Amino acid sequence: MSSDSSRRIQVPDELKEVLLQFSIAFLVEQPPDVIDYAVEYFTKLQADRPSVLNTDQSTDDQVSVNSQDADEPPVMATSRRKSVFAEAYDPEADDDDDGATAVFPKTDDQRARLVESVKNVLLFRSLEKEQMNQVLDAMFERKVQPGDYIIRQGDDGDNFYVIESGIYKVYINDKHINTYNHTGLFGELALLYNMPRAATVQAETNGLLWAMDRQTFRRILLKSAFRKRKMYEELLNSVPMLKALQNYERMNLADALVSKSYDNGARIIKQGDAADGMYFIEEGTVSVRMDQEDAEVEISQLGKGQYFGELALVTHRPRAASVYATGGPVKLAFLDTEAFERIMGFLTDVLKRNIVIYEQMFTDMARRNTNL
Ligand code: 1OR
Ligand code: 1OR
Repeated sequence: MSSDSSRRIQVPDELKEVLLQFSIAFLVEQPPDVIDYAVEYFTKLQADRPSVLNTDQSTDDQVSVNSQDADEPPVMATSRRKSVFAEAYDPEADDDDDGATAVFPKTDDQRARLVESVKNVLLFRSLEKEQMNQVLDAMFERKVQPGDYIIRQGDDGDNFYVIESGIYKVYINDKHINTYNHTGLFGELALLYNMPRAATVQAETNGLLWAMDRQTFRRILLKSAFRKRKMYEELLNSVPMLKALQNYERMNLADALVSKSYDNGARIIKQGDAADGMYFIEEGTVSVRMDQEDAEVEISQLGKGQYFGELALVTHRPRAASVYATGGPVKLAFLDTEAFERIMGFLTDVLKRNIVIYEQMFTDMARRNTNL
């Protein structure tokens, strides 16, 4: 081989691009094994290729934060069913790392209002203080009037919005699907997944929004928000009760969860205490025990994918039982009362069915005890 021929070896652009995408995904995900991850990554990439027949079905059972349930409207089911890997970490994300974050100076009053507005933004929960300050600096105020279209379905994503005030209606294919009342956020999906806008958002009243541009959103929020949604996706998909939630609501639920770990034997909930939230079991098992005369009696064991601590939230009563970590350390995802009410409020009826079961068991147990 001459030195001439070696000079002619060129790295094709496609190869460069694929490797870059893979490297970004790898660095963000930080998986334990590069080979296993590469197999998973490239298998997904291949399945998502537009030229592959029947892509709709082939991506169905893959890990995809925004894959849709069959009962959701067609627009979401078709145009948005894409691999998270392919969409969220394109080389464009790399471009977004250029330059400094925009700073919009604010009066004390503006900053105070902004801080108040972002207090309950679940997407910001995993941010560190420094990142949170960057977010506050980068947000700018936008006043809206009744009838204003803030977002139109199908457009490219420009900004992401946090609501300070106003009522906003959300439409998919002209069908009204959601309303925001003076609180919440919208416009994050297109920026998070690099997809066209999933819905139209129109102001019903005068209102005030805080906006953040796409680059800043991707630079500061993409990694943390995306990683969190992905981390909890499998867990939330495995909880039967949550099947009643729409995919979009499950994503919001993922934003709200906080991981907590308990050593073997540690008490997680104490019977009689006031409730501050509920728990989903990510790893390990717990023992549910009730005070009976002088002793504590185990009444149930729960494992991965199951939940507890919901009863007090639904009944607004003290904790009905104590719960302990058993058989090694336990990893839990905690959902605080406020987020529970916001996201799971309408599931209360489903949860209430449990109360009937608990009461039935309690009666059975009491009867057994008196027969002894
Ligand atoms: P976006 O950037 O795609 C439209 O622009 C925004 O509407 C979207 O981000 C969300 O922030 C917001 N499904 C999809 N997007 C929704 C939904 C929603 N609700 C609000 N947005 N669903 C309603 C869930 C109660 C699911 C409908 C199938
Ligand atoms: P919580 O918020 O009252 C204790 O805190 C949690 O233990 C409770 O929510 C349930 O999630 C969970 N009866 C009452 N609470 C139970 C029970 C239970 N099992 C789990 N928890 N029974 C056992 C049913 C298998 C009835 C016992 C007689």
